[in-house]
Amino acid sequence: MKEKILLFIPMYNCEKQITRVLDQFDKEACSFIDEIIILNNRSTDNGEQVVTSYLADHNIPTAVKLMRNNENYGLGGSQKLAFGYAVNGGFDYVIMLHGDDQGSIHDLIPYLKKGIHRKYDCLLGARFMNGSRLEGYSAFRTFGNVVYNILFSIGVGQRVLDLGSGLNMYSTKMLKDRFYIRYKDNLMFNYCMILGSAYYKHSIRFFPICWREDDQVSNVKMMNQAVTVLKLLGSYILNKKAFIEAEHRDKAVDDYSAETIVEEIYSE
Ligand SMILES: Nc1nc2c(ncn2[C@@H]2O[C@H](COP(=O)(O)OP(=O)(O)O)[C@@H](O)[C@H]2O)c(=O)[nH]1
Ligand SMILES: [Mg+2]
Repeated sequence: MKEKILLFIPMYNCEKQITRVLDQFDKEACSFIDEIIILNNRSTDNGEQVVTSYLADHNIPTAVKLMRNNENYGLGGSQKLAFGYAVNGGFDYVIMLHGDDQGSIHDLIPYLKKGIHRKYDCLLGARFMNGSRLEGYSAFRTFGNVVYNILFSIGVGQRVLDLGSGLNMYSTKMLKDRFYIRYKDNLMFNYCMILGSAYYKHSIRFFPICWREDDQVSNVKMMNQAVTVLKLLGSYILNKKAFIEAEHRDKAVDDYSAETIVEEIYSE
């Protein structure tokens, strides 16, 4: 049976960039993707109208849905929602690509072509490895990230080449038991995922990506996050089981849900 792949785009206040992300989905990329969902995390800009008119004017060669989260669940919450959607929809894999056009789906395509995704639980885009390209990143920020990668590598006992880029692919097999559901709902969700994956011994393959920052606005509050992330790693090292079982959210959400705003079915 042919494998089924979902791609989701978390979107939050990136009306300027989202059309460039959608432009990436040409015939080649879409030949691997059975459905794209754009998850509007209750943006306060016009992202939703921008996507709606883009979809009216363009024919993306696969099924596309624009959805709106019932609450702002944060980036982590949006990922949980998409993971649930993928598992419930019978998808074999789920790919995340950020909506603010910092990365490109085409960095992943060669791996899909070769079937490398089938050999691992997840393929994680890495901004800081041989073959990666960074544009518009300060030396300080790059250095900080590399240091954190090293700290995490030591903490989990395996090479970590990125703690959370905006281009990742997961097998739904590893997501079925929802091990991630109590992880942080904010931008730190992916740090938790790395720790969880180390604990459960998921097989991870990092792959180099190009990542750019030109007109995007990062919402990461660097210093604040740097400290919180260290605490997270520290608590994992001190007591792994307690970390894995803990509630990491500020507010527990019973059901990460969204309503469908636009649905486009593609027929050749
Ligand atoms: N900051 C933020 N981003 C979100 C949220 N929901 C979805 N996103 C998307 O998540 C991606 C990453 O956020 P961003 O602030 O650019 O972080 P950074 O690129 O890691 O510095 C972007 O594509 C956002 O559109 C949210 O609640 N907050
Ligand atoms: Mg960004």
